[in-house]
Amino acid sequence: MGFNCGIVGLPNVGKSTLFNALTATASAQAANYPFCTIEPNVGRVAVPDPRLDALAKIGKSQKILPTSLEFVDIAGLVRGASRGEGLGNQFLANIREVDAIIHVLRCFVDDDVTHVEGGVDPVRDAEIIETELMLADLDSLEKRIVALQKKARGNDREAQAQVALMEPMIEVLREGRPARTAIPVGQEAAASRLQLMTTKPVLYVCNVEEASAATGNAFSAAVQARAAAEGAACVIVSAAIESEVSQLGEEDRKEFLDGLGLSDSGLDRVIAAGYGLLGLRTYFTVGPKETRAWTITAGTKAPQAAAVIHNDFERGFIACETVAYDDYVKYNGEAGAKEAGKMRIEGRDYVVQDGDVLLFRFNV
Ligand SMILES: Nc1nc2c(ncn2[C@@H]2O[C@H](COP(=O)(O)OP(=O)(O)OP(=O)(O)O)[C@@H](O)[C@H]2O)c(=O)[nH]1
Ligand SMILES: [Mg+2]
Repeated sequence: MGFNCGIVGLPNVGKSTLFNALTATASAQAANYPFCTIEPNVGRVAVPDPRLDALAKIGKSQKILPTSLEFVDIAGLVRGASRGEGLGNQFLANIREVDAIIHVLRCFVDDDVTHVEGGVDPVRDAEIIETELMLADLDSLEKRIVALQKKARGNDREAQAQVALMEPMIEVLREGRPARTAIPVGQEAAASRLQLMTTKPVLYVCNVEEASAATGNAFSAAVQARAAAEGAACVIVSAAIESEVSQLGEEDRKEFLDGLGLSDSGLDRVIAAGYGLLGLRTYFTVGPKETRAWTITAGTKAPQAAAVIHNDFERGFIACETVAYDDYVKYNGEAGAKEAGKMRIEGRDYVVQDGDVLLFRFNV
């Protein structure tokens, strides 16, 4: 599936360092965590999920196959990008194509690394980027709405709906707020078809110096406060540490992180947060050959969830045997769960839940 997160920010904030660490970890752990380069700046990264190990152990599976997420490393935007500064139009086009935005903010001081705005101030940097995205969205809506308003006056229903969606967005953008603050409940899909940037979900990543990796610093605290006010997620990483971690094997990795007082790798947190940002859910299939994770969007029903494995599974869908993850573990697998009455037969209207262990019955 084509879900991806674009890594966005000012130049020299550590976007590529983070991207390279994400993809290097994946290639270093190639057995468990497949990675493939799609283009130099696009990487598919496995989504770490500790539930896979537990399931594979119970199911005595030979292989574990995690699900994956795509990351896109986008070149730095500068002030004035919406007017074409610094190849702005091209980079903005790259951002339009992604499903969610990972906004990297420089929270480390290093005089050897040039800061395009002169000094470290991540909240100001966030505002610069967001302003450029808002200006570009405003421009795009203002260009499109003129023709639509004309059609709407001629009683074109479709045009009227579009205008009703776009007008409040134009209003908030003019006031300096992102278009996502003007999406009516239930109109999310229609809003996303407008291909705006400020309707996309955002995750802030504070790139701090090594010593602050565990606790963050004053800069990242300011970003966290801003993120909390917006209801946005925020993750603290040290891209420099992550790029070191990414070179290590599983064992050394734990030791290295422990030594720094870190419970888990920042990359894992970025991947997990990106997955959540996209509203993705995971279900599992478990067998002697493999235990495998599959990605669906929240609210997906059983037949469409089956289609992620194979279209025939959807076409010939009959039912799915369903065990919740916790029950699967508690009763030590399918047979135990069945005995305990925890195996459900679900039909085509069942909304698959995160963590469901599924076996599809189908007939084609
Ligand atoms: N001290 C320190 N330097 C870092 C850190 N992260 C990145 N850098 C350095 O900052 C410079 C720029 O890093 P990149 O990852 O290339 O930055 P970028 O955001 O991709 O930059 P553009 O692609 O030009 O927009 C490099 O010299 C990195 O080594 C960090 O956590 N600490
Ligand atoms: Mg870069």
